[in-house]
Amino acid sequence: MLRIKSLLIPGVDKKLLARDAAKLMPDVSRRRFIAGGASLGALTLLTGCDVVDSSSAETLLAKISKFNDSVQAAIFDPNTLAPTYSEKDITKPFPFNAFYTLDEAPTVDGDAWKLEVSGLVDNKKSWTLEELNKLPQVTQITRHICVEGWSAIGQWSGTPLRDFLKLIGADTKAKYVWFRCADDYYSPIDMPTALHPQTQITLRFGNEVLPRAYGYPIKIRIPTKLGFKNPKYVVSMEVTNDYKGGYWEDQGYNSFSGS
Ligand SMILES: Nc1nc2c(c(=O)[nH]1)N[C@H]1C(S)=C(S)[C@@H](COP(=O)(O)O)O[C@H]1N2
Ligand SMILES: [Mo]
Repeated sequence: MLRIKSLLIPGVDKKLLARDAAKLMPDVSRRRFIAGGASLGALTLLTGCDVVDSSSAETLLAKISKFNDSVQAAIFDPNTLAPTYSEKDITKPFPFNAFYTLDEAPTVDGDAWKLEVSGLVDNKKSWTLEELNKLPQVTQITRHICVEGWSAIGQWSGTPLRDFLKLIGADTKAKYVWFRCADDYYSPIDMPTALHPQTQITLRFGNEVLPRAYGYPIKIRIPTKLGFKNPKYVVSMEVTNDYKGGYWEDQGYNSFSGS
């Protein structure tokens, strides 16, 4: 076990801090972190700790030393599958989170709602909830990790986004899929993540229709990304080469945000 105190750098040189953080990582994670450019942004996302002084640097290093190998490996490699769990591991009650409280969450009329599709796709038809429900569904039990310092395991079911993109004739060479939500939230995901086998248009949570708290009528579940890259109450999807920003991304969070 490395001693964190002895690693601290006076004045917090960002490169040295990233190097010291790498020393605290298990082998697999360290290799991936270094291959990924060893950025302080990745560490900030991993720990939710924004480094401005030596005491926050110390907190960041302390947090990194507590992460286990599987969590770190998943965070630093978008190509691996996120770990899956069994039903007994599901967190109950599952936390609600948004940039407001639950009573302010959008109440979407599922009968009137349509998913709008635009951008670089052959078929720009809008999709009703009924139509989405008829597509083949897959269930995953995965961990949701929020930068605010909590994580929880949940069960989500829906249609893999990559199958949907194929169905609508999306240009999968485009750079992003960009989502807008009923509550003015918005979020871009990179195409490799959109095509990741576990990335899902989610319609159900546990054995129920996706509840209002968790994004009714649909959310995009991305277990390889941090919580904020999992938009809820989605109303539109655009396939695009333009980076259009996101609610948290525009406030300085790294758009990659692996989890
Ligand atoms: N539309 C919308 N989607 C959102 C958010 C939001 O405020 N609005 N918050 C994000 C954040 S930061 C988290 S952690 C998760 C929380 O999802 P949950 O309520 O299912 O736990 O939703 C993400 N997606
Ligand atoms: Mo979050």
